[in-house]
Amino acid sequence: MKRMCSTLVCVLLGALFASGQEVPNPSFEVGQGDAVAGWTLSAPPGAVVSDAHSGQRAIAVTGDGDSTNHWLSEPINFNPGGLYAISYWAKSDAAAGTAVTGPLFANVDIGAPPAEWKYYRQIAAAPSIGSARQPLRFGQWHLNGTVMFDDIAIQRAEAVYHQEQGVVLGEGEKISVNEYIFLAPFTGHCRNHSRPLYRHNAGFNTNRWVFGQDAEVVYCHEIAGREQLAATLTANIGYYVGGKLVATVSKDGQNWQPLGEQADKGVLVLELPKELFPAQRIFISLKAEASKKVGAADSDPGSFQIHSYEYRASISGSPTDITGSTRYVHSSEP
Ligand SMILES: [Ca+2]
Repeated sequence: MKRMCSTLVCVLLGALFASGQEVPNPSFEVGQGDAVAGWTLSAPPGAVVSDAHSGQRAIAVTGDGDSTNHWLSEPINFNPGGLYAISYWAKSDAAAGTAVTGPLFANVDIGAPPAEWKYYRQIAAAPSIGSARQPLRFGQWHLNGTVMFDDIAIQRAEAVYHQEQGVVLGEGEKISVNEYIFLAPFTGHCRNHSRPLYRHNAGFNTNRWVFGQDAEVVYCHEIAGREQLAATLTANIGYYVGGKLVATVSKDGQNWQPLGEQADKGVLVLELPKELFPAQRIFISLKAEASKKVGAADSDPGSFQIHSYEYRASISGSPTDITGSTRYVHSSEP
């Protein structure tokens, strides 16, 4: 039986990893001179360099400390809502500014990579509303030097959450006595992903949601075996140029009622209506009513950005103290 289970796990993992998305020309070996099959340079200066991590070729871009440019891949068919580990090698001779990396829907500014090749890997949840067909972008923003990239890979990932006392909690979640707290783990290894993330099409940049026209993020708050008795959400708009954040709430993900809105920079605190409780599940939608399009274009900062999202609920059951965590399973490291 044990052998059968092991075989089954291997088959499942094999299917999972075999479904990884193909990066076009991932080591940049195909192409002549500074031309790279499957990739285009947004603006000079950029080049193919022979100082590669593997093979004979790597891509490079150079900044003067005040500019931005990048290599953009052909669009990749990410699975809507799919969870991915994106890995690559990078090096640079820069001391300031940042390399920009990853798919357009989840950019990560990694700062200036070191002088020797360094391996990076980051998690990204693909948009689950609308199209998830998007390119990869590797380049620089305000870098004062040259950054090089090689051996880019995309693998499907699975999230594994902390389990204790019959409760499953991911990164950013905890139960303290009779309070459940979720602080979306934007600044850690999870990036835009979290256990409560239900659906989204808003962009993500390093540590914040980027909202433009029709962008939405929906969280579903559910704690196994516990009823929620009251709840408050807090969202911090850390960047604002236009549009309006509209928050709505639902118990079934179908019927929504208004919760509050904000059209300015600052912290929005909303106490949920008492008639919603007790509740097993609470859905929160954060949606942009905005005049400015966002997402598909290069470093479009959008209409506003959400720098933090927190949900607190008083819950039924025995007082306890559990801190959640998330790790990601994917195919092996290089
Ligand atoms: Ca190469």
